[in-house]
Amino acid sequence: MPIKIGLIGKTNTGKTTFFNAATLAGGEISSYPFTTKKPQRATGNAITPCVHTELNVKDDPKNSKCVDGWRLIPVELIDLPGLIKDAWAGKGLGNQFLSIATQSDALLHVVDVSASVDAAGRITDVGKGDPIADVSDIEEELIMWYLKLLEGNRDKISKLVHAETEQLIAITDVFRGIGVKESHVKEALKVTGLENKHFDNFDMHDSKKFAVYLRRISKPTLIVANKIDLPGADKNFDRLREKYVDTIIVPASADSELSLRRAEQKGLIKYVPGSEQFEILQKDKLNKKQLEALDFITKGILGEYMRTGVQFAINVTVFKLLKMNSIYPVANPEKLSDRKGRVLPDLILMKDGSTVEDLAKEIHSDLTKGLLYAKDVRYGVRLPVNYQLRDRDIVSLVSAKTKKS
Ligand SMILES: Nc1nc2c(ncn2[C@@H]2O[C@H](COP(=O)(O)OP(=O)(O)OP(=O)(O)O)[C@@H](O)[C@H]2O)c(=O)[nH]1
Ligand SMILES: [Mg+2]
Repeated sequence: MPIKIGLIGKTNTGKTTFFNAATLAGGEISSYPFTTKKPQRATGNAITPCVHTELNVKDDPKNSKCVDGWRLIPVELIDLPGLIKDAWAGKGLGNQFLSIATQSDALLHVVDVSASVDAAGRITDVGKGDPIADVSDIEEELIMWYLKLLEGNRDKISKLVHAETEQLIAITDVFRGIGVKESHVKEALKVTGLENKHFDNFDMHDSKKFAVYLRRISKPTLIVANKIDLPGADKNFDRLREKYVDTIIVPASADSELSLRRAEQKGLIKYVPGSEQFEILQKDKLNKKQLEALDFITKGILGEYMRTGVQFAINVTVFKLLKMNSIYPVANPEKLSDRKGRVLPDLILMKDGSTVEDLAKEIHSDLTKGLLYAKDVRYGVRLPVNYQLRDRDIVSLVSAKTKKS
């Protein structure tokens, strides 16, 4: 299953623009508040340098793509309607999509860092809005959603605990639907010092504290400081960074990325998403306005920030926030191929700390039976089943069965 990344934020911040730029989907973009009415999903990519260049082989990918030495790994993006205050209580489209948002593995919180969206969500003059308040408003909605799940299920949890169900399991149960794991609940109980307190004795203060931490632990979030192309946005970006010191914040111009991706799609330019440059291929087909826009992107965005931030935000989410490593399993270590001779066919994302055994499980549950070790293709050594895989490892799993054949 691909990694799921949900796009949340206030209305008009550029979520759909980001979504379209990353996936080339055709979601409706407009300057009216609440344009997106229903969650929509499409496939984008996380991008990482492919190992084939280092090994000097020609690859033939199956579960991913390889473009100019970059591996494109599919990830699912979910574009969501804009959140408003009290969405958790059912306001706006509230409930329905908060639940979809929280089913993601990670969230991208898109903020209009140019401050051109007012409190009601309308586009206004640049600088009139307050991106710092926007971030905390949306954050509060998510926390309230977690709190509601806990408090709204008080009787259920209490009954389970009285029926001798471990408290940790009983609480995890009500959050399972939004991808919260037992380990998340365990950690949240620990950091809030509620480990040994009976659930019946949780007061409102305890519950809120627990909700704050569970939200933080279970749903890693990156802030996308969008519309960095507009005047004054850089100052707000600095303010945002000062305020949210423990959050990764990526400056972005989703609008610029969308222009580049569309131009690339039409063959007008050559551009690899996330890269620091593009090349104009058909200058004669571009009008003056388009050329000026591309010139602005070169100087104002790529020159200042090195990238538009869209692809970068996805990469950082997958590789830093979610701590995924790229693992290349191969059946034939000499040819670096699968049984059919496809060279470096798959790239599997495995969370940091995953072992050889976890990889076997991920590929096929049958593979763990009789698993002996993995062969490290680069160094030719045997890696024990409990070896923790490293980023860019190329491994060949050896089981009792494969050994015989
Ligand atoms: N200058 C600038 N404008 C942008 C950028 N990204 C989006 N916009 C504009 O912001 C407005 C809102 O964009 P959308 O992508 O529809 O925003 P949204 O967050 O999906 O809005 P809702 O669906 O209503 O929640 C549109 O006019 C976009 O063209 C950007 O990077 N820079
Ligand atoms: Mg939208």
